[in-house]
Amino acid sequence: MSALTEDQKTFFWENGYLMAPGAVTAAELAALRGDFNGWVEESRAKTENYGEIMDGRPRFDLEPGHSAAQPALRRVNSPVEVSETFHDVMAKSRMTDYVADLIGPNVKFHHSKINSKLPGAATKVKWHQDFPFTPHSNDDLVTALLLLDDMTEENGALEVLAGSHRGDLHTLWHDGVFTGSIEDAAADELQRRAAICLGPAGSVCLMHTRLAHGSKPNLSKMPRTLFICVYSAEDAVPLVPNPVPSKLEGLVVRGEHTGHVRSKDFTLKLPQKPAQASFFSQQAATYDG
Ligand SMILES: O=C(O)CCC(=O)C(=O)O
Repeated sequence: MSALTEDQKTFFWENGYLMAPGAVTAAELAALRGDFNGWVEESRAKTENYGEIMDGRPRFDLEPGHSAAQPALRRVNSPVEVSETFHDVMAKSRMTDYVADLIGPNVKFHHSKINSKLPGAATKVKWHQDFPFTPHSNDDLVTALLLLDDMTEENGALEVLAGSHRGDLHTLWHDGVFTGSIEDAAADELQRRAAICLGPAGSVCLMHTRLAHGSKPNLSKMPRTLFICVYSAEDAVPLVPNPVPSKLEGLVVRGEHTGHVRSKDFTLKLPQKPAQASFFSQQAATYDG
């Protein structure tokens, strides 16, 4: 039986995104928040990025200005490798069912991360599409952004341009540099027409990989934490190394392994993997504010 209704699926394919409530149980949500809060407490004692993922880059990424008094842990790379709770929600929650309803029956895991905007955090996410970061042989990829906090107008909610997944792929290269962001004039136009994704903790924003999106800084006293999992159809084969590699890449979370590859016609310039902990440093190269 389908976890999403026909109307929800139609909305997703027409608009390129869907806010779906009830993606995890109350117990799962509490456990996820507990683990994340533990990492925030641990970060108070740190003065630079720390931990290590498979390729040697830091797991825990601190925003400039981070301090013991005002921790600004903005990214945890691949939390599914260091928390059973995060692993299980990625692999066997209602969120996983939702994704399978969109790009199943055979679905595999690509990567995961936490993007956090703690109160007062300056981090914004410049407008981009995910596919140019993680091109595959076809674009049946879904980015699932699970809300660990309520997402509100004030705390740096995700903003999207509905229908943009059916449009062009925007380049994330400018003057020979992979900036990880769409150039300013086009981004201003996207922002002007954006829809804001609001919802209570435990909801998920399911986003097509080609959907243009971004988010503003957190101007509130409330945190805004997202657990982000990227999934693909099992027959979508990655064309570049994973920007957040993990031993779980390729794990079939729904259906079965077929070994088939399905391809779609498109052209894009291959991305550069971030040299530092996350794409925030790539985007920061073009920060205008
Ligand atoms: O954290 C956000 O607001 C958006 C996340 C995002 O776009 C990404 O990580 O690709």
